[in-house]
Amino acid sequence: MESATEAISKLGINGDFASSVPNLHKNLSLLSPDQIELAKMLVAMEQSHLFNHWPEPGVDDGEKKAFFDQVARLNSSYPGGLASYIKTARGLLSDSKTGKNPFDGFTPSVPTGENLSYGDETFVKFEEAGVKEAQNAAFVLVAGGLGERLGYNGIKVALPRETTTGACFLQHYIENVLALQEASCKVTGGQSERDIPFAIMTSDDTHARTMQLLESNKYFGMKPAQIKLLKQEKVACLEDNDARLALDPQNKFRIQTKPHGHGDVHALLYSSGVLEEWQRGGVRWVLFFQDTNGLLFKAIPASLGVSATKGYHVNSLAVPRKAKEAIGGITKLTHTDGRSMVINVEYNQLDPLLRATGNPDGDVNCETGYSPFPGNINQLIMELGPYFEELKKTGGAIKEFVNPKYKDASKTAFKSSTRLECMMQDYPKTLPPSARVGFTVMDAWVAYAPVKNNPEDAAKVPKGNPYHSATSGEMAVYRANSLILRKAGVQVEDPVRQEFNGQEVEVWPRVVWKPKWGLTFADVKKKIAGSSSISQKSTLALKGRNIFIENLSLDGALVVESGDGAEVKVGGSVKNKGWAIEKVDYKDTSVPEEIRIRGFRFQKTEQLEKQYTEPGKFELKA
Ligand code: UGB
Repeated sequence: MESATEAISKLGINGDFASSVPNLHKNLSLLSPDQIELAKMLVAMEQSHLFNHWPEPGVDDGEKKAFFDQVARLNSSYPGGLASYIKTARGLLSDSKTGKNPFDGFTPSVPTGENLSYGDETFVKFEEAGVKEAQNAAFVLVAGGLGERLGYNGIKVALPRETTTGACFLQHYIENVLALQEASCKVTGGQSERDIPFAIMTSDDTHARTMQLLESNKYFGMKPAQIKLLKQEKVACLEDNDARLALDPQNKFRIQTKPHGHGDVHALLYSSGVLEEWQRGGVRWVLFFQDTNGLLFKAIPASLGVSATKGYHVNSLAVPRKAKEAIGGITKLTHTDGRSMVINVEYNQLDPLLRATGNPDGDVNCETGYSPFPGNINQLIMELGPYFEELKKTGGAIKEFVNPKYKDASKTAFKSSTRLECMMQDYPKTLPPSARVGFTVMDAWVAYAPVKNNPEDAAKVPKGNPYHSATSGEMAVYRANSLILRKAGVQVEDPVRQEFNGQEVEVWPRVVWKPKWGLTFADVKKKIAGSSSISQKSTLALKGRNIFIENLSLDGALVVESGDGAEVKVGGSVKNKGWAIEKVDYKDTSVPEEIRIRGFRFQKTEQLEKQYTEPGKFELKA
């Protein structure tokens, strides 16, 4: 039987580099010259453990070749290749192990930005300006994340934002962009409506199912050409402080991979040519947002108005943040050499930075009951011109970090494999001091209610901190809509506090409306007249544009659906048994996952439901 050494020398391959890796050495004859080069790189980067379990030639040869196909992909999709990835990882892992302060030399202070109060005169002015500007905007949804903390098996954008109508996050986002598109055209008296571009960053984990969700729902009313899916590549996982690449637990002939972080969106928009296309198409603003914040579009018109009015190159939307809340803090960092920047300091970095710069208590609330640093909710608005110019310089590369979950304080071993990540909100780090970087603060009740935590972890958040769960996400929609109707003059009964999956939340009347019914506060006010009231147990779903509430007294469930040509006046006393809330335990697998993770469902006992599909003026008077 010909030895491995004979086999490879016959092929003119010098296998000396693998002499210390016998299982690789004996399989070299299977590999192409390119694969041999990759094998050399892996051995040189001390990744020989990847071949420890490799059998004799003739066994699993297909898998061995597939392994190198994957290595080739990982090598080509990362600037500088895998060797550069491993080198960068070693540096960042050693800094993380030693607890090196990533902001060495910088002192944090509270920056100044635009503080908005929902519904007041200034807010309404900024909303008007934002709607006017919207036709020059493009939207970018980053939706490549696995959602490990949520533990939901589906893609997060397919989750119902609320279960009164069941509209999922992606439907809600698309309907908001379409409503903005139409409203912006109308207020500028535009002849032709410009299609607002909508890009979605996906990953291997979310791409196919996002596509399927769009196709099986006719793109939720958007023109298919208006939507672009950009898939981010994954990066290799690291199993220890020496940046040894981790093998895939499901297949030992594969390297485990995970998404590289939402920071990839900048390089992807640049390298795909989408930004250039948008610039040619006259786009002026690029709005970035995340996958499960069901309140976000209530804050977008005003924050876009702030960007346009203030001429911000970068405008981050922020909310008052509780200390220790898992969102970054918008911070002004001033270096001993005089440099300064307004930047997000991520939630795992803020406490060590504060302790290292003369704040012995670290990340704590101040007299307001909140952290002095506004909370970053990763809703970013870039002015396309300066943004594109900057990306021409950087290619969209964003400074990386590593956030290993250590087994214990010795930081010698990881709970699970980690990877290098980058964050989209770090874009301003490379900007010149002349760049106009600002932020807009709004109350969390109107702007921020993400769905990130599974029920168990949500129930464990520090008392008084938001749960960031499917329960709090849905209940926040009802609270925001109820408070907005109150501000518009409707008597909305107070909420009751109830517990679902161990989380105590305020349960307001279940009020929901289509984006085109109430895009801005001014829109809502136009649709409310006279004296109306809604009891706490009620459900109100407004699924149409021209539905006018006048002297309505609601104590039960009312669902009104209307076509664009129909004008419906709703009034009088609507009283019925309504839709009761029934508790569901998240462990009860007989209930669909997207329902049991929120801990409740509706018993639709009785409702008044009316549809007006024909054009015309109608009155629904009970
Ligand atoms: N995402 C991707 O598209 N690709 C990836 O590789 C990773 C994520 P997480 P995170 O909401 O308040 C951010 O995991 O990163 C998408 C900010 O950093 O939900 O822990 C993913 O699909 C933090 O400052 O959040 O924290 C999702 O849409 C704060 O703003 C989005 O990126 C926090 O969000 C965010 O991913 C927040």
